[in-house]
Amino acid sequence: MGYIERVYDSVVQKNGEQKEFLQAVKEVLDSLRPVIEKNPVYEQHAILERLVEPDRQIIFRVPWTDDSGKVQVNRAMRVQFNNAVGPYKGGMRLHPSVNLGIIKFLGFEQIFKNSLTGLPIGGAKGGSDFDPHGKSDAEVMRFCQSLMNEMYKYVGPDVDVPAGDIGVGAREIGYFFGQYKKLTDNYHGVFTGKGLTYGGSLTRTEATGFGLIYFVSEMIGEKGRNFDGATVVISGSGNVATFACQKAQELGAKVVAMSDSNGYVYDKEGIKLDVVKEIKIGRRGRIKEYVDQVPSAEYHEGCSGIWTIPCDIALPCATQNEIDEESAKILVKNGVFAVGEGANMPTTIEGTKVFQENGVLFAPGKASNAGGVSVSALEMSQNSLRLSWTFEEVDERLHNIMVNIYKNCRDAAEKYGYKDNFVVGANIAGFEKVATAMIAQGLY
Ligand code: NDP
Ligand code: 2IT
Repeated sequence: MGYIERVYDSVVQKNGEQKEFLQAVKEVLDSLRPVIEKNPVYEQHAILERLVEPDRQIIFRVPWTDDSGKVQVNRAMRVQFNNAVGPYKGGMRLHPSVNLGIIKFLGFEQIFKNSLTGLPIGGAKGGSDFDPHGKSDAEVMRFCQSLMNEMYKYVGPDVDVPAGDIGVGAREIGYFFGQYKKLTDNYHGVFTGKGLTYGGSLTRTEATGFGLIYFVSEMIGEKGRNFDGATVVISGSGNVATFACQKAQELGAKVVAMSDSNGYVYDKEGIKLDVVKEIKIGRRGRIKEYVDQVPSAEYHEGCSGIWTIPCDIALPCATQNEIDEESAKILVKNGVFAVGEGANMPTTIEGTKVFQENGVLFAPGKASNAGGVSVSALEMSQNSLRLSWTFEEVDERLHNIMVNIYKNCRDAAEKYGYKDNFVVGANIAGFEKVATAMIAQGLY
């Protein structure tokens, strides 16, 4: 049995029930084959064995009181995966589905994503099975404060810098940050995605969605295509989806569908983003309310139907495993030209294969959604400098970073004989820097 198979087998033995983590590891290990086989040094240093085992996993109880006075208990965790190239960095997810396997998949992906940004940040992720939907601001605050009562021990501006993810936006970051400051008396840039009045960076809110469009523009630009006049389908209507839609529309695309975890809206005239923002950001409502204001649009229950809408470019921006083999086949049949992942691992391994075998340009999330964490790292820089850069300055840096990520993925894929396979390119380019740093720092 080869080195890659032995490592994967051992991951399965030890983590058999963590299916999302196994999926992420399998995808990365399979695409690293060309570089691993050419360079025995990685096996000599047990780089793969060390990469698939987090540096540490912290799991803790979060007790809080709801508005009726009842005590509630959630489970929270922070997985610090790898700090070879910089302090641990990655979001916190609040969603009822959160478990260790999901946080480990996200933390593992984050190692390579953060390496690809070219900025000095390692990989981590955290979260809790707390569901913010339907909770009052006071309940969310008490939960966030209680979570921080434990987590403050493990984070710090040069140790681990969390941020947002599903269910964590400006409100939650504010409560986390406030409690960290209360407990430590330190005004540290310990979170990114902070509000603009207390150390946040302009463009962080927009960064993941904008970055996705910058990456996809480069990828399709090399094939003589662009967003102008393209029909686009975007899943989700949260942070990433909203600003992907905004930038795609700015570039002339017609976005015809968006969704949430209950269903999707199809608006053949083109989605009115101000209506979506008012519903989802303005009052934390449901996407189905869109048809109350835009009667010409249609609402459909359920998530996977969104991929039956014909489009040139599909941007999955909600959650993992949204596009399976069947949805991928329908997209291909309907003539999709490019797929750009705004979410983390929204396409299954089988779905990805369908796209690649049919010549669809496919941008993997760890490259195409790296804009968010990139601007997080720029927020860290601004905090260290005690300075704030303008929107235009940060946006320009973001644009340059995404163009560089695209070029590095493209060149790494080509170097190993996998032209246009950006999955292989992203994994190899992300891996090489981390592995080199690990070897240089000796066994730890
Ligand atoms: P938000 O919480 O802002 O929005 C998430 C969106 O996806 C909502 O529309 C939500 O619907 C929907 N959604 C969430 N879970 C599910 C589910 N299980 N099934 C169907 N729909 C679901 O999160 P973000 O926009 O920040 O994150 C979206 C994706 O992008 C995630 O995969 C995240 O890891 C990734 N990402 C986020 C970054 C960031 O900077 N925020 C950076 C890089 C990647 P509803 O409103 O019903 O909950
Ligand atoms: O998945 C991700 O890259 C994020 N949720 C953003 C992480 C960050 O630290 O900004």
